This record gives sequence, structure tokens and C-alpha cells, in this order.
Amino acid sequence: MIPKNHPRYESLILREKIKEAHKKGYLTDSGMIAHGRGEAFDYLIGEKTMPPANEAIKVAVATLIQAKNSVISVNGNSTELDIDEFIELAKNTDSKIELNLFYRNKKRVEIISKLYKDHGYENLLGIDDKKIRYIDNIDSPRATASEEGIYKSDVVLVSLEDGDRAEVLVDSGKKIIAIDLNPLSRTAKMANITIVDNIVRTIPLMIEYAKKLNSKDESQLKELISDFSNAKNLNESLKYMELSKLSKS
Ligand code: PTJ
Repeated sequence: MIPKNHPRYESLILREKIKEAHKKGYLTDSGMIAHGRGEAFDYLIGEKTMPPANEAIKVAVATLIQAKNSVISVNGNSTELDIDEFIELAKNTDSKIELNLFYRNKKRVEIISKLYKDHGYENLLGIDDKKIRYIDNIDSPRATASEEGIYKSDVVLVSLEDGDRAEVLVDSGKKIIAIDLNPLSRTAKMANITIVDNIVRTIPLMIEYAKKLNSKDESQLKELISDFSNAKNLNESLKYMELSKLSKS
């Protein structure tokens, strides 16, 4: 039992959740390592949403609302940390949710599908192996997508994403929104819009913005999106973190 007045209470609670999901078999071993990496970056940014992340969040939400076929891609870690929030965000931005596991196996797909059902979401995509297609015919587990979801999408929101897969998605011409605490990761650099923040803070903020931006017309949304430069935003995050000296680009 972690005492509520512990200075690292929130962070320790998240760690417990990750451990539990791993014990239950739907969060992979590497997912625990990925979480630890995230924790380190979160520590460096003071476990708060930085101003450049807030800006990227607004642009990301406008992009999701404006999309013709937007998809929120989820995996073991993101499901454990934010399942209800992803469902709510999907509802508020008219997006689909697709399961895309880097370490895919039948047991994980079954447990996660059931979790979404138990949380009231019946339409999780990407769970039927027979319906999986390969983006741009790239015969790789990194390029898998469901026909109705990511395969046909124009905008995909990814979090805790591996760089190879982000590259496949970007190369296929889709607009990629990434949430990644590491502004130096390949995914962060490759995406069109990167939110350098913890998904546990980002998704609730995205829901708030979606509620506000839903009433804007297309030209107002376009204006919001057009001024955004991902490279510039990442640089601002790095400066904020005082890690700019580590950046090679
Ligand atoms: O569930 P699966 O099989 O799809 O596996 C997913 C993992 C996480 C194992 C896989 O995608 C992976 O290997 O991810 P990486 O390459 O370790 O990248 C994870 C990135 O997410 C790292 O840059 C972390 O800093 C970042 N990260 C970790 N936790 C969070 C995070 N970013 C935002 N919010 C977090 N809570």
C-alpha cells in the first residue's frame, strides 16, 4: 500500500498498474522497460504538461476532428494506463480504436478485447487475424493494420510506439500523431505532430480540447493546424527539458 502523502505517489501508482497488467498477461515484458524509460523522461519534465506539449495537443485534436477516417492505435501499455480515456476521446473526435500489438499473441489479443468490451466499447478493430492487411504490401509485423481502421485511415494517433512502425505509417502517407515522452525517439522525430507528455495527462487534456474544438468550423480548425511545425515544437520541448545539447538534429 502506497501512502497518499508519498512524494512520488502518482508515479508509484502507475508503476503498480503496469506491474498488475503484466501479471495478468496483457502487458509485455518490454512494456515494463518502456514504462521505465517513460518515467525517466517524465521526471525530467517535472511530471507536468509542458507548454509546447499543450500546443501540440490542441493541434492534434483539431487534426483528429478534421480527419475523414481517424484511428486511435492502442497497445498493452496504453490500454492499461488510459482505457476509459481512449474510449471517451474516440467518442469526442469520431475516431475508431484499433489494437496494434508489437508483441502480438492470441492470449494478449483476447484479454485486451475483453477489457474493451467490459469497459463498454464493442468495436475494437485489429483483433481478427484473418482480417489483417499489410500497409503498402510490406510483409512485416510492423505493417499490419485492420482493413476498416488503420489501413484506410488518413490520421492515426499512436502512443508508446516503436520507431519502425511509425516509419511505415508515415511513409504510407498517413498523418501521424505521436504521444511520446522521449522527444529524441525516432517515433517523435518522424511523426507529423508529437506530443511530448505522459499519456495519463495527455488523453484527458485531448478530451477537454475535443469538447471545445468540436464546435469550430473547418477553416478555424485548418488555421490552427497550419501554423504547426513539429521540428520547432520538439526543439521547444528539448529546450524546456534542457536536453537540447543531446539532440543531433
Ligand atoms: O503492447 P505491445 O506489444 O505493442 O508493446 C509495446 C511496447 C511499449 C513494448 C513497444 O511499443 C516498445 O518497444 O516501445 P518503445 O520502443 O520502448 O517506445 C516506447 C516510448 O514511449 C519510449 O520513448 C518511452 O519514453 C515512451 N513512453 C513510455 N511511457 C510513456 C511514454 N510516452 C508517453 N506516456 C507514457 N506513459
